[in-house]
Amino acid sequence: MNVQEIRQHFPILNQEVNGHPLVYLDSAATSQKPVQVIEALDRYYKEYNSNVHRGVHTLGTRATDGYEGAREKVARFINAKEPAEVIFTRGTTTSLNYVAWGYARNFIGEGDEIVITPMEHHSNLIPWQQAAKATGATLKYIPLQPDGTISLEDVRATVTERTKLVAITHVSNVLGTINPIREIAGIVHEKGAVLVVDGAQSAPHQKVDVQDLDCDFYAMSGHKMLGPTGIGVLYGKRELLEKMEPVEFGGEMIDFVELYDSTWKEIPWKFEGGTPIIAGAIGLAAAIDFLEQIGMDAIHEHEQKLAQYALEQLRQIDGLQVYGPEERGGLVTFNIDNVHPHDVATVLDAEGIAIRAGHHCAQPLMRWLEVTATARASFYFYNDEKDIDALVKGLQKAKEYFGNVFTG
Ligand code: 7TS
Repeated sequence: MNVQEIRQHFPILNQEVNGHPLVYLDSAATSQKPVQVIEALDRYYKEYNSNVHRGVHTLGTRATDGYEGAREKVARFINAKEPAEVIFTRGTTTSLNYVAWGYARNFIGEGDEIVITPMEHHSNLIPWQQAAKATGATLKYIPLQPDGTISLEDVRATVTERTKLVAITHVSNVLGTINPIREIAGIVHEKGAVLVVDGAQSAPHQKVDVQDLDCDFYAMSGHKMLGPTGIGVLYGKRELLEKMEPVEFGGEMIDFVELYDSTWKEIPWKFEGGTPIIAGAIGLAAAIDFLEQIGMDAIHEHEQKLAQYALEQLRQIDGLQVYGPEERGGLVTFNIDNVHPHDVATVLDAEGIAIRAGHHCAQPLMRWLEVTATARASFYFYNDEKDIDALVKGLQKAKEYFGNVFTG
């Protein structure tokens, strides 16, 4: 399928915004949804809406098959050893908090170290700050290179015998940096620590094989990969999930309940208290079907080309600075001299172009970049060069407009 054919599956893209055809360049915040996903949700609610794991009635069985089938699909998609290693959560933030509450707070103590990087999204930063405070562990940072990458020497120098957990993003939502997870996993495991990977920006855009990466935990969000909001995944290696404590207690996750004590179900269900996110999981399964139809390698290649094209084009604009390394995922973060990124985004919006401006939930990284905010255009496989050309035209307009305001 070429981009024009792909776009036919995304009805939302076929509209005008402020009198211009919509150019959606904010997929790192959330992706758009193909009809296949919308119809899967519609079918679930119209034809077999029911609770799972309890009823023996036909609709309940269909819903359970849909929900557990989605787990199997996710397991295959990320190449987990078995579906039991896939826990459904509300999204990346919830997945990372589960590890911080259920694992870190029980297996990390005073004198231990938790290691992260300054490029983390707040969702992969604050849970570790809080876990360090609660356990008496020390929070340490692997420093960034000037281009916004990390070096393996720095990883080796920062991770010590005292380090119990390292948490790092696979792909930065601001810099686009793709971190060498497999190599980092080797160093982390040599020291006997566990590696937690924030996959929010990698699972939607490239083939992820958790066994090949050899990460211990991997977190992802359905809504960034064509799925509905409110569904995400925490992958964990079986032996760690078995050790890890549940975070939410109540129905569905128990085995036996006595007056003063209870026992839990097997993994993954001991982590899924209450009625689970049935429709979300079914929608995510439809999203994965669509992604696989396109092919994750083709998606990655297309987006890398778009990122390179965007870099070339944006660099031709005087007074525009791009942040991050050359080799990157499908996004570009930038600022125009003397123009606030919110103003850039507002001018672009008037042209029908949607980008994100702000701190991107990465305030420590903004400080490292010595800015308070940036603009960011992020791509998916339904974008093409024409979208970037529209962006460049819009940016020139923003520059002219604010240039005139300042000089006039
Ligand atoms: N980690 C990274 C690297 C992210 O980019 C995001 C969301 C999250 C975690 C949190 O995901 P959630 O689904 O739990 O919210 N990033 C963005 C963004 O860049 N713009 O809006 C949301």
